[in-house]
Amino acid sequence: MAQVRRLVTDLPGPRSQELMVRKTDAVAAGVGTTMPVFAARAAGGVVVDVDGNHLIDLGSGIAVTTVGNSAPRVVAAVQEQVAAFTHTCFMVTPYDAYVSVAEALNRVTPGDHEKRTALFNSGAEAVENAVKIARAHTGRDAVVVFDHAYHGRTNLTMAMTAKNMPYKHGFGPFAPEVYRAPLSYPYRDGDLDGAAAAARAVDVIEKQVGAENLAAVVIEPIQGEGGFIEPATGFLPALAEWCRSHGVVFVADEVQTGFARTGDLFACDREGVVPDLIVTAKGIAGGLPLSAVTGRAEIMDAPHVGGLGGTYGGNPIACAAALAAIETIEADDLVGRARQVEELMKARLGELQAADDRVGDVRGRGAMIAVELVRSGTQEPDADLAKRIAATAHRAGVIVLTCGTYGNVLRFLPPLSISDELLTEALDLLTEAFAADRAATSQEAVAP
Ligand code: PLZ
Repeated sequence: MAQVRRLVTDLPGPRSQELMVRKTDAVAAGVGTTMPVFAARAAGGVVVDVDGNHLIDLGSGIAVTTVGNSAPRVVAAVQEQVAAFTHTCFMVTPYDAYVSVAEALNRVTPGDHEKRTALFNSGAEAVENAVKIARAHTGRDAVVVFDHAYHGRTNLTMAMTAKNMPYKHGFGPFAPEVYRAPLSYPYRDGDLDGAAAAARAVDVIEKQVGAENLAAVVIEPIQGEGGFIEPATGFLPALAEWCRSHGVVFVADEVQTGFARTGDLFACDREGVVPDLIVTAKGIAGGLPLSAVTGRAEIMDAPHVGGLGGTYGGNPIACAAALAAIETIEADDLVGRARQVEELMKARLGELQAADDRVGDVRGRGAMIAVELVRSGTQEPDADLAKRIAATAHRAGVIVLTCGTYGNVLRFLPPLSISDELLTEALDLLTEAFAADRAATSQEAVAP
């Protein structure tokens, strides 16, 4: 597939428009889309739509196709498995691929202690199971999560997710025994360092929950939907240490950060944090639905036999894809590639920030990079600006996403198979979009 941006129609093109009419008539209104463009094929750093437009992919289907879309090893492994058998249910007649994925995850996740893994289908399902396992192990009920957290859309994970709109609004009542602690958010925390931010969180936990009631602390080591918030150095190690000394299970939700995305195999690796349980999904299987909970054998083995499972958990096709994705990450040094992507993107976005003070913060790691947008000369979130820039990028054929509690964060999650040329072109277009927006809005400001 040609690794170029090429627009042959206005976006959305006529075939996408036809499909959107059918979508509106057939698909529940609650299922939204970021772009009104329907996909036909994708590979490398390009998504081709049904009208033949080639778009630059800075989204990876929300951090999923980290190894690339239809990555060659993944395609071959899936084809072989789908022809052999599609499903038996691991709880009925088990198969090798599930065990092999468990072995691989036990090997590559942080820490060299004895581990066990259980496989599920979605990130939310795996988060729920991590909580079940922590409760079974500790005999305690409470779960602590953080400001701006995102953990999913099921009932328990809605309770764990911070943001009301669009995730929770009208969908309660929510699961009980979920408590929220303050996060480390360097851009908005003033001078609070990691240790002080951790002490602030621990104080809330001890006063409002009590360690003896607490089964688990669940945290994204870099927050995803909440705004790509990277806690200050020292915050995660201090929390993990507090959990260890109080018999609380420390759970890292690496659904979005996992599998080379952040320039380490896992985001916890950067500060050498070893979580008791780690939750993975998204990048694990190159686009096939699979998720996992991996962790200390004595915690993972706490639930009774038959207490964990599900019809499709660890589906053989998804497992074959995961083995191929992990092989690709290791063989092609995608951790190194993610660091190159960071260098290229941060240099360009740093220049953008120097030229435009509405870019309040440039942050993230690896191929998980964001800019937080604010009103000129303030730290006031500017969600409208994020919307305008995203819309301009979309019209130009660049897939970008927004995020953040205030909706004012533009985030970039390119597949690690993207070329430097495509990345550079996308950054050129974004730079132009900011300049054009600045010119247009300052003209508005002087108009009578
Ligand atoms: N934990 C850290 O990022 C999924 C959500 C998209 P599922 N993030 C994308 C949307 O609007 O639904 C996510 C995550 C973290 C858990 C999840 C949940 O993963 O596979 O979407 O259930």
